Amino acid sequence: MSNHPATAANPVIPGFHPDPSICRVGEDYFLACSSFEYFPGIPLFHSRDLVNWTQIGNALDRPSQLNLPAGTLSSGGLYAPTLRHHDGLFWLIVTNVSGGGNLVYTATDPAGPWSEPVPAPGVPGIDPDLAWDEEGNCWCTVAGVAQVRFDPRTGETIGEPYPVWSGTPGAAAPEAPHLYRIGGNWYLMVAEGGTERGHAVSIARGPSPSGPFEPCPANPVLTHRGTNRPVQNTGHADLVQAPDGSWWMVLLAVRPQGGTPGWHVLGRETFLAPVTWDDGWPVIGEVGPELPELPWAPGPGEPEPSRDDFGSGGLRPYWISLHDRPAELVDTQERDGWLTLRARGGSLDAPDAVFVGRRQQHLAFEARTLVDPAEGSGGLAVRLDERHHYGVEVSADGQVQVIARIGPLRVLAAETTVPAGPLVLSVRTAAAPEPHDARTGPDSLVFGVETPDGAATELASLDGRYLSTEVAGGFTGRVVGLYAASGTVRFDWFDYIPASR
Ligand code: 6LW
Repeated sequence: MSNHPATAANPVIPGFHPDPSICRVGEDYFLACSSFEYFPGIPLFHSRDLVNWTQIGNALDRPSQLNLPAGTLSSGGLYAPTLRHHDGLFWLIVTNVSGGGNLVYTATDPAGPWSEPVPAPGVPGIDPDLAWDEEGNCWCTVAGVAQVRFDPRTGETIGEPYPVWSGTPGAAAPEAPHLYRIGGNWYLMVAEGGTERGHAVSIARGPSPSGPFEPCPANPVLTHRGTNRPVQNTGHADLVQAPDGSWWMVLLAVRPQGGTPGWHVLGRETFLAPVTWDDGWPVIGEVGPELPELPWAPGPGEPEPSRDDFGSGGLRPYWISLHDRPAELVDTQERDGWLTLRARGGSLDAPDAVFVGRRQQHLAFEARTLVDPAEGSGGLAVRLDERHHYGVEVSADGQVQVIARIGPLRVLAAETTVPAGPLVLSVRTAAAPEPHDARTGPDSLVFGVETPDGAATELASLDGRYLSTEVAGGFTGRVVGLYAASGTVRFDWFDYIPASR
């Protein structure tokens, strides 16, 4: 299933796919992103042209691989991974801030299966990176920035961690380190400035994996801070060399919309930038909504199917749930061609609500679903976290409600009664009114219902700023999906129809 939008552009992997880590094997590129409180964890993508990416699975797709305790809140769980290929194996190291710390997984095929986790208790902090020297020694570098010799097969560290070059003196949050052997130098690249508007990428080089490192005179080599560029928060990058010798960077960035401060609703997305070299230092090309000039012709990309009909093949890899996905709560077998959800506790206010969704990957979209609420209540929602979500919910007696959760407030935004029985629920974005001013939000979310007689009713239009990171905080982005609030609710199909990039 391609995540490739209809037209080749940046972000190359839209929607909340932050902290990208990339490696290449022959003609094939593979990329992993953070996934936080969602299960399965760590989405994995494949490309042959750096533009068209197809999700080939999720590395942590078994409960034994991913411990997200019931109390795990949004933006907990899995932080930044590093994906590398070495000695015939794919290596993934990632931090589970809610259960287990730094963990190493391996696979012969990045599409899976991936191994059980190997704990790395001696690796401190977050954002672990793996790099090997010519002798096969492995060096693990983490946010801060610190480094420790490491055996990724056993998870054992060799010696104590020690500080290494940590970016621009005084810059906030030196993190996302990646270590590379390029030519006769070792390069250490970091993110700094924090993952918001001050985000930046800096780099240093030295004679050995542990330095000493000389900072690039042009640092930061990439930042959009203080600019009016449409793409902001550029940082958390990784480098890869193409088979033709050219160099490329994948990085996270956001697309703020509306008035001040600019609201981003899709989370931090994966962008592509060209890299050239000058006097042994990388020079990062433009990071914008257009694709960089490529020395090859990207493929056409796969058309993205808009309908999920929940056939017996199970859910496509882009479907994500909160913390886990027990078969007794999320079932595509019980009624052929339907997704059956059984509620666990209360509404979407619960951090582990029974919710199955997909990342909103387009600034404008529509989603629709046919729901049978005969044995419970549930519906269609847009979720940022357990305290920021909007949903249209139907119950067995035909009552339909639009419910908005905004921080401490839970508001009944609309309600109506329809004949009991299966019906279609819908949500779509509506552009903010022009001309924009300082108060303009990013969009509105319009919720509706369609009864079996074909009558469609729009029930409520809700300001989208309250489902933005600037309001809610955190590291994720909007997820649109289906949930059970009580009893058992069944969904026949789900349409996600992009209406923009
Ligand atoms: C990640 C850190 C960061 O570990 O945010 O933007 C954290 N950078 O590198 C979660 O994405």
